[in-house]
Amino acid sequence: MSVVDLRSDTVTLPTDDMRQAMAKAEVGDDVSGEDPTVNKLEEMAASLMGKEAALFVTSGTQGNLLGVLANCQSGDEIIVGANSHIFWNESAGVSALGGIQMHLVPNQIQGSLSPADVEQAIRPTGNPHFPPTKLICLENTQNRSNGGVLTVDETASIWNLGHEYGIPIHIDGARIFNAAVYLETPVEELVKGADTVTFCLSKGLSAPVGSLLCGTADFIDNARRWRKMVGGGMRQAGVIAAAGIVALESMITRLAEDHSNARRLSEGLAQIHGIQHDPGVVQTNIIFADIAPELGSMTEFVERLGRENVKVHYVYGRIRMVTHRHIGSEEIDLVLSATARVIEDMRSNRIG
Ligand code: TLP
Repeated sequence: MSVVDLRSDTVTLPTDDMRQAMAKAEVGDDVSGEDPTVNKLEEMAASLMGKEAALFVTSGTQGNLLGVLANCQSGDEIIVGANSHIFWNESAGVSALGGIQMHLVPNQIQGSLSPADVEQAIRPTGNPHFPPTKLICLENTQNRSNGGVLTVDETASIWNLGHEYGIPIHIDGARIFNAAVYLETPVEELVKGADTVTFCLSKGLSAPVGSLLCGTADFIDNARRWRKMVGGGMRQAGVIAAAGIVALESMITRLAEDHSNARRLSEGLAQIHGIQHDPGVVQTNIIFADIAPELGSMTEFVERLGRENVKVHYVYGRIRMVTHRHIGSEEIDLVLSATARVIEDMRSNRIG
């Protein structure tokens, strides 16, 4: 029986078109700027985001790291959401490698930051007790906040504040196309006030590897040096960039299918007595749920579901399910029936 893997949209496999494009890719030494396929991907990315330039990087983590390192110096402080991936999941790279302190502000339920909270976190200048605030980071969609979408207005309220204080804005847009598809808004609108943005090719867009960091030409020149320093200078990287081009050309609009499958899964989960889940917070392809504590632990649930050939993640103290290209309505039905069975088993084990 095949496995239904809801752990992440990072598990998506390259499409046949991607593999063909990879096989035929024209390549060169990208560290010398001579890989035509990488150059094409970077131009496409910059143009989609409405920025001057873009840099092909190994991962979303590297894109965010370079975004921070190229905007700040050791001893500076950045403002990030308390639910942000930069804080939770990037191994404290900005602190370890950049000497940069993270100042956390709370995320709202769907991931946005309140301008009042951000303003309060901005350090007054001229006081030697304080590190200077050099960057404000947003995340769209906000993974740990139910895959929530930041609207243009929510984003603008923060970038306006940043501009008022002369502080640049970086968007971790690992899933920015999910936000754009959900809002039916051109992605450029969602990032137009941000100075820098990272987005990923290797999540719902299904490319095997890679992310793009976008910003001004000067910023990207600086980030390119940092990329070399952290070992991210790749050579004939056109082989993987070719899949990224196919991803940008053909995989964006289909993200709507992932969202409607997530909605069906969410509504089904909410019907299962013993699953604690609010469908009202689901906007894109990420679903968080809890197990009623009297039934047993979340890890037990994950383990039992695994035995039913359904893989989900236990992250941040909750169950996470992510829909993607390999999950259709048949898989959603399988997941819902397996979940109901596991919950019933757990209940009868407690009673029995
Ligand atoms: N997120 C992964 C895990 O690290 C949790 C996932 O499965 O969701 N920003 C955001 C918002 C992300 O969700 C991720 C990946 C990244 C950055 C990092 O991307 P990669 O994995 O390419 O380094």
